Amino acid sequence: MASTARIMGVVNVTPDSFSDGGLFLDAEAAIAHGRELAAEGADILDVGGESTRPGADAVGAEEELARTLPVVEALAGEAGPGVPVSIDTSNAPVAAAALDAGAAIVNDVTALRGDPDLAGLCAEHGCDVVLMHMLGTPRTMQEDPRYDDVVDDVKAFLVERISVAIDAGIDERRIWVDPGIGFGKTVAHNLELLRRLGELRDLGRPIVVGTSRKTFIGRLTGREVDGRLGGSIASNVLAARSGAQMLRVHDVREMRDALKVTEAVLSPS
Ligand code: HH2
Repeated sequence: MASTARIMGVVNVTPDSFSDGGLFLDAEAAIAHGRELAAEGADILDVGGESTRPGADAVGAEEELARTLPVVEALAGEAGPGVPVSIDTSNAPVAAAALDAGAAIVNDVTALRGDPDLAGLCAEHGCDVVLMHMLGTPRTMQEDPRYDDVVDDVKAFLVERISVAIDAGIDERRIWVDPGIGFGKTVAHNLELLRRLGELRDLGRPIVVGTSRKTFIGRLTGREVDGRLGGSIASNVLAARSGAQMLRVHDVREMRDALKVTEAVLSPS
């Protein structure tokens, strides 16, 4: 592990993440959660207003904007905790409002395929962009996903999306790539992507990985979402060791500790 991977803390502003209360309470809870994750050592806070879990319906840009904007304003503004904020969206109007409110990164699970205006907007703002692989849409992606070779196919997709992004005027140095763990993949596909993650380094761009609490960990361990911390840590430590530079996680404090210990063992000073 050359250097410690950065940690992206997940701040979901979705009704299923914060169970009760109206939108204002959701935003307040999300802001408090973001501050806590920053205090625990998150390098980036990833604010999202639409669930992308398998089978989820799209919520619509207006609702997504109403959910995320107050949270981005608070976390990326002057009184925020002082770490960069990314907006987890595929919608240009949501990204535009977040960037205007101080977000520095657009994290797009559709890799600029969801909204034809998003690439140009990112180019104009000169922000960082995460391009993630997904087969199908959140609604359909887990219906019998198939690949010739999952790593080669994901890699080819990312090569194509990097070139689309560059053609739209996005500076190549601003681009991050993500294999999209759990997005149109079986357990075997996810494991193979993690096992061969190092092959994505050929793309020449920093790698983001999101395994935190995902279904494949539940399948392997028999645990529900709130019992998947051990599996999340194992998969993230291995991903960092294979060259992932950004780990998207819910449990920032535990992940930070795991990386510290891993790095101390691997790189004695
Ligand atoms: N995973 C999720 C959402 N956004 N972005 C990137 N770059 N990589 C990922 O793996 C990724 C992502 C899904 O996780 P979560 O936010 O926990 O769930 P939900 O979408 O249901 O809110």
